[in-house]
Amino acid sequence: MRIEAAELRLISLPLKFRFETSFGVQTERHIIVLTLYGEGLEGYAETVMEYTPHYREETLPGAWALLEGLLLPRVLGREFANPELLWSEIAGYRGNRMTKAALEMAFWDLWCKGLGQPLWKVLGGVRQEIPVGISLGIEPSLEATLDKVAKGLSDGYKRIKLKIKPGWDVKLALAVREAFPEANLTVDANSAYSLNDIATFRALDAARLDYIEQPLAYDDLLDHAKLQSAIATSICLDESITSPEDARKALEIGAGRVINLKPARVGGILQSRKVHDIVQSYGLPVWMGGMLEAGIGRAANIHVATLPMFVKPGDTSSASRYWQEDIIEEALEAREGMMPVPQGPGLGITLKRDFVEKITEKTAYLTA
Ligand code: OSB
Ligand code: MG
Repeated sequence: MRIEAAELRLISLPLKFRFETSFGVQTERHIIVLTLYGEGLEGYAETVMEYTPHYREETLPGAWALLEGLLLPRVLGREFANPELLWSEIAGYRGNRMTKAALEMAFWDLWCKGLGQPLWKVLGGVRQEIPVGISLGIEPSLEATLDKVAKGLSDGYKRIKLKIKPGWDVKLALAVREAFPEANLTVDANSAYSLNDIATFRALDAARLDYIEQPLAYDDLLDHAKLQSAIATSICLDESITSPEDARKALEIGAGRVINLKPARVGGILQSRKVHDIVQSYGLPVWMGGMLEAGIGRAANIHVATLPMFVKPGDTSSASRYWQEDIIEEALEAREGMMPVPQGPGLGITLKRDFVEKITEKTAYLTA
């Protein structure tokens, strides 16, 4: 597939809810929509990073500059027989995995459209719908949290994840557990704690959580291994896993027993399959994470989550939870906690061009 031209578009999209985590509050998303053109087809991607480096290091202005000034000029006018060869072209640049993942996602969409096949099939996916839960932000009160948990469960979601931070953790988790004795519950700390907080995590064991997501530093593995050996509940790594190598090292030292796999964080779809295969070799499960994606990224995540070891419910909940209006025509909606997999070629989505144009703040068009 030859990449003939590319379009970058910065859009902003208001969230339907205020999403508070230990690292801050989000009320809207800013997304770069990338379109690659080749052989009469279009391939789409969207980015996950924001203006500030509060989750991992990458930023939206950094991604724009790298795509426009380095990555796209490197691939424009060139032919790549498959995504592996595209990846080899950009793999030598250090880090910036979320930015590389955007280019790679658009190429997968374009390439699979060339093959006339849906992404999930080309990847070797094994299911037609994926189990999903929801990620609840830090709410203003315990009562408000209990209401949202009840709503999520009655909507059929298969797991409820609660964001925690120091001072908003054990009491919250025990109260939700008491109100919903059978629910599949987890917590996500987004790196807000240190090894000085072992007592807090020991107390959380009583909440019978499926796992505790990313309790310690965003770039740590060793302290997570120490914490894992001191508590009964499984640790799930999110921020700390940025590559297949990270996954291997984490599992080798026992830094956790579950991985939240976000394709963008590890460099894209190919790297996700590698992380998946490593976790599988340890006999452990993964689940599909989320970064409050709009339709393009949400669809891509759904395709990747058809791989065999995505057995735990992921964060890819219904698009209508997040957006008044999405940027794609298809409605990505879960029923009874199961999200159907798009079946058209590539990502299987149609961009709402008019709507995307209306919310565009900046564009760039590049040719070979
Ligand atoms: O830590 O999983 C996280 C959203 C943005 C950044 C980090 C995280 C999240 C979520 C929301 O938990 C997942 C989603 O609903 O897309
Ligand atoms: Mg997380």
